[in-house]
Amino acid sequence: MNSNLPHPVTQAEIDTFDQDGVVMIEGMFDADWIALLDKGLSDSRDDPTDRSRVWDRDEAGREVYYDSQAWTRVPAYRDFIFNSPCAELAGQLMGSSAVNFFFDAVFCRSPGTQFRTPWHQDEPYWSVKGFETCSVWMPLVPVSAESALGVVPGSHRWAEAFRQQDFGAFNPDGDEVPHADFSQFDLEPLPDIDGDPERYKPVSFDMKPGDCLVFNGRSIHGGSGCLPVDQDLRVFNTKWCGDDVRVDFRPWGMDPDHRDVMTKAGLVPGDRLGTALYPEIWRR
Ligand SMILES: O=C(O)CCC(=O)C(=O)O
Repeated sequence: MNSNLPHPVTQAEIDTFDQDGVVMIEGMFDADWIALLDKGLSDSRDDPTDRSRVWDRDEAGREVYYDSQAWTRVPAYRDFIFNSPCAELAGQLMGSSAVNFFFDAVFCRSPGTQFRTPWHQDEPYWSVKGFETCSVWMPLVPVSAESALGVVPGSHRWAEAFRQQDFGAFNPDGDEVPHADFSQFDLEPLPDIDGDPERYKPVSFDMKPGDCLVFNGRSIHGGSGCLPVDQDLRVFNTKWCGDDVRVDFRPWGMDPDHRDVMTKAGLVPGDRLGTALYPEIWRR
């Protein structure tokens, strides 16, 4: 099989991803990929999509900036998605026969930002449903385990559907943004991960540019933030879908909400991803 991975994915890493729903892989992306993504990020911030927004801004002006699905207008992101080892990495870890790109997201915290991403699962917010999904979370700067994203091992296989956070409510600028409002549905509240770390044992890692944290779309994750005063955190994240994933529109709303673009592209609930917007990038 042709491969552009700089080193093979090991069986131990595949097993960890399967059992824990999260694995940290070191040294998967070389300095050229990181420089390209950094350039893409500044291009993207100069020309944000209408999905961009600030999640939090404190009295000192420190903020968390978010944008998503910017790849169609940022050549550096497109190059990364089509040509980097990322799609194969996702496919090997998920055990998929083929992998479609779903979307990109960036999370940029200015130095010293304290805001911590609330614990949540991703898949309940998405416009697709399925088990074979993953995020490849890549810090473009060094980050310590205390400030990096944490994941609750094994939570991707929990049976319950949980009431999640409405991220649209984090919006100090009052922009018009998508809301996923779970509150009107009879769902269990998400467990208090910070309140009982002994029980949930979230994992996070010291990471450097080139490393990535790969986690299942159903894994409970959050906690990133609490940065030292002189340290920023720029994260590029891509989302990938494997064999069992199908288009699905959620009753509580979606964030990001792909209903309109999917419908325009001819996708309806029950379809496998495809079209130029969600291209198949890797096949076993
Ligand atoms: O980087 C972060 O703080 C948030 C990442 C995240 O929650 C996600 O990609 O779903």
